[in-house]
Amino acid sequence: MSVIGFDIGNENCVIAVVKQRGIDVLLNDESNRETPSVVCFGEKQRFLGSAGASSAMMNPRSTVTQVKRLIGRRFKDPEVQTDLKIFPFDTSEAKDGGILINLKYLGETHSFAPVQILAMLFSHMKDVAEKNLEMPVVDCVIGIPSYFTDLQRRAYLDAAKIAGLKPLRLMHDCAATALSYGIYKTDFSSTGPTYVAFIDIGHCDTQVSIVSFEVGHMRIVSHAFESNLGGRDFDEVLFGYFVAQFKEQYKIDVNSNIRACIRLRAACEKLKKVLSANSEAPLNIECLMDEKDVKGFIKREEFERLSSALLDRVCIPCKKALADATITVGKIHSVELVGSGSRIPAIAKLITSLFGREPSRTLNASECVARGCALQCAMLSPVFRVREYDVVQDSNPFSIGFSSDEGPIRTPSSNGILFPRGLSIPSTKVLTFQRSSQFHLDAFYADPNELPAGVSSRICTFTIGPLQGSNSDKARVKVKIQLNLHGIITVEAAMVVSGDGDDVSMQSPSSDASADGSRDRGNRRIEIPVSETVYGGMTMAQLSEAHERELQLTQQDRTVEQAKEKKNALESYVYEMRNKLFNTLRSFASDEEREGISRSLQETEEWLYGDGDDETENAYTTKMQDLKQLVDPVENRYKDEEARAYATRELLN
Ligand code: ATP
Ligand code: K
Ligand code: MG
Repeated sequence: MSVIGFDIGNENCVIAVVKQRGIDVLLNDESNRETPSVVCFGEKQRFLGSAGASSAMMNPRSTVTQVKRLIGRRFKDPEVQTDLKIFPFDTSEAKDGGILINLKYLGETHSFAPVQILAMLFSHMKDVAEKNLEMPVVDCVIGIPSYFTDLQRRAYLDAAKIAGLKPLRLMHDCAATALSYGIYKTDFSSTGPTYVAFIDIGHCDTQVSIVSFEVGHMRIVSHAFESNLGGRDFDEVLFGYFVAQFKEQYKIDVNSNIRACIRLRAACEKLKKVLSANSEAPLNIECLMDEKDVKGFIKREEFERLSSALLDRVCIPCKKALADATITVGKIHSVELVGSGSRIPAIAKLITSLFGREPSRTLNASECVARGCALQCAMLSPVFRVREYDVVQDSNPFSIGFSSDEGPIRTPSSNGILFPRGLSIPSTKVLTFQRSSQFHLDAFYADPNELPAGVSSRICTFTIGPLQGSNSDKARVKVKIQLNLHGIITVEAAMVVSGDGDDVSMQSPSSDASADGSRDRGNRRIEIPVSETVYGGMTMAQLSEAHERELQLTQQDRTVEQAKEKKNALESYVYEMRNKLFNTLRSFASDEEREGISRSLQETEEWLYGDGDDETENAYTTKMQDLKQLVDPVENRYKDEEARAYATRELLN
């Protein structure tokens, strides 16, 4: 059984695996450690990962990137609308208010939910891992941004399940990063916590966390985020700059041409990377549009000036994380920069002035999330023993409250909030009610100020009951609610408790994290049914349908791939035999045979470049068999002769 960590980013995916001797990052088919997060629909098959990235320009409107941005979100969300404007693929509103991605595939328009596209990426990464490890990959831990809502988390789990994975935990990127930092550090002080700030700038977002490390224990003290600030925003700055410049200089409107937009965006991203190592950089694109070649140039200073508003925004989550942690910068032992978006030199400068010290790059910026996830997977797996850490204490990003049919649920200690922000994950609370019939519990985000813009505060509704086994008018019902390891709200169990055992106030239900039944000794407990309604997301039926669909798509890709392989094999055979026929095999074939074979080889070649250019696997196999029937007798004579010669040589020696 393998233990795997996945980081499925907006731009890149990374897989890490824990082996007996350490953590490895797995290579994809192109021998790269990072795989582009791209799903491209070609005419007959999908291209995933690196293959997707290289096919993107051929199928600009059928190539999906940054699907993580769309997962578990509503079509009408203004932020989603902003993103959709720069994506070249077509989208529409799904029946449930979610997003549908509409693509041309096999000559028809197909619609997919973002969760299905994400599942395709998972499935591809699972494939890469399985090829590498030569064993099935199922158990895994997956990194997610800490600001993901309940719905986004459920969508991530659904995508993983559709791909045939079993996530043991959805882990916040910052917790994974902190774990991969802490595991190798042995010099933490034994007298008190060591505080480290982690700043992760990815393609689309920025996440900051303050983590306290003690020997064998780490705790996320605070985390803050800016969900709309990452490397791509810097690309957009360059993009806007050159669009304006080219309009003037070449009289072209890049924004009016999808292909030109994609090419200029890609060129701007490259330019940005060049500017990280050089003080100026050129931009050249041949035939960008209207048959015009364009040339541009920018200095790093100019780029930094144009990006100053973005740079200012990087400070906001940093200050927020510090404030929430209630510690001063002086207490911070080290500031760690991760995420490849942080490679812009101006960012390091900014962090230096903000924290009063230069940031370090102790961790591998692009791999630390996947590595931390793999470690966590090892800790959760019964097969591995990771002794260094017994506790990885993560923290709840958004305060969660509950209400019932009778109104908001208030507990004495928490002003209507059952799972406060900053509470450790996982956590359990037990609520006690006095009810005579089935009732509902609504979970909601209690503080809109904590949420990213556009997120609905509703989480889900639980239906508790019917209440069996209660004879009295009003029964005592205990409901055990969990903020689980994934950061998702679930009801673990609900039961009717009868008897004269210890009682809890009926009017204001108590919240009690440690109730484990021992207080109910002498009471009779009967478990009652619980069902949940999630606002958005997939039903079980939809999930299994999506799984079926994914299997079909995979089968279709495989069929096409296999046909291609057989075609290549046939092509090589034709060339090889033509060569041999006039060399090694020459004296073993009669003139007649040679002519016949030669003719067949010629015909097959012509067929390959004509009608046989795009045929089924079976068609290529049949052709191959036909050729072999002619060639094999000749080849066998040659082999027999070789064997005889060898035996003779052996004898003489
Ligand atoms: P997210 O965390 O948003 O899901 P991700 O994890 O895929 O995305 P990363 O791989 O951490 O993102 O970072 C990708 C970003 O880093 C891209 O915007 C890319 O252009 C940028 N980047 C990569 N190398 C450099 C560099 N040398 N200089 C500047 N930016 C870079
Ligand atoms: K990544
Ligand atoms: Mg990332």
